[in-house]
Amino acid sequence: STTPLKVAVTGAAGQIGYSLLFRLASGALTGGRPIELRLLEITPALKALEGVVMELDDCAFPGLAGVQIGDDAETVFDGVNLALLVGARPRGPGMERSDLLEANGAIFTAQGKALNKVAADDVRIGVTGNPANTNALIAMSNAPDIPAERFSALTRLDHNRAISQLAAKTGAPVTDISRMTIWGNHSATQYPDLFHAQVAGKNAAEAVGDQDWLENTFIPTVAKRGAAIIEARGSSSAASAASATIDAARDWLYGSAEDDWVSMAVVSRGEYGVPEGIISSFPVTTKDGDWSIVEGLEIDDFSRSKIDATTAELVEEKEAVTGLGLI
Ligand code: NAX
Repeated sequence: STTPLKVAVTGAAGQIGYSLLFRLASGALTGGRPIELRLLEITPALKALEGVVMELDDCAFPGLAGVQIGDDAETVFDGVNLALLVGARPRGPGMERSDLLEANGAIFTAQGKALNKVAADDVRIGVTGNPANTNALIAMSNAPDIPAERFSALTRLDHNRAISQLAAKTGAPVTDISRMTIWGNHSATQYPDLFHAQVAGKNAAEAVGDQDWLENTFIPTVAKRGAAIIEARGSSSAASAASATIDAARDWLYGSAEDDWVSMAVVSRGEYGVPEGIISSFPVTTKDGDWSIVEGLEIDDFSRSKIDATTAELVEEKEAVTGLGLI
């Protein structure tokens, strides 16, 4: 198609935005199809965002059909086909968990309502801003006219981290790793699953053959990678988060690879005993803008307890935001 895909990015003047916008504009998501960017920021960040737009101009990207910026969600989201909700309120000093949920609740209720009102009929919404699963739940609950299946939270960065760790351990190239799954919450309780993953077509847990590494090195390394990046870099993962945001959106819109699946946090209808109505990460295949959960995987006791622990955390977050009247 030569009609530009209209893509909204929130928090566009932030760290992730600084990497994401240039990759979007260069065609990493849409290939040859032109893209129009709609960038939302809070008022005090608009001047910095103008600077980023100057740099976008200076790249002279042939596929960038237009850029619009603003601080009003209804204006910025008007007619968008894809909304990447990256901007969120980070936890500040002395902030309680409920303060954090409340601050983000205010952002994601408003943005959910705005999308409900003005987005294109085919809109897809990907939430990167943390707490991503619960922010997606809040936006979804405030957009009653948009099908619930159009909302997803990002666990693709965790998925990609898990692929990279498994490749390093086995000496296989990342292209040999398939069927990786992140279950649950994008938090330290997430469960990266090697029992269904494959290395060159062979079961990954068997290929590794080291339950101690799987339990005590692999899982915590993937789950705590965000903290390790902060420790090393002095700020949180940004380029890798932008890259994963694009991977997730690209597969959602254009389809996942044959004989493979990806991890996406999507609304549960009770699959794998995950409580209905929470937004939890699952193995999914995607095609033509729709996802479907891979069903029928055998879940052993070890995986069961890990999935139960991470989904219990999501249920707790849901109860907290319900208590705050956000959903
Ligand atoms: P930054 O603090 O650099 O940027 C966030 C931007 O959002 C700021 O420019 C801020 O002005 C803007 N913003 C705040 N409220 C807004 C609103 N109501 N409307 C529009 N813009 C608003 O954070 P950055 O490093 O870019 O990270 C963004 C979010 O991604 C954070 O919540 C972060 O925790 C989360 N992450 C999620 C990851 C994931 O895998 N799901 C991984 C990376 C990252 O930690």
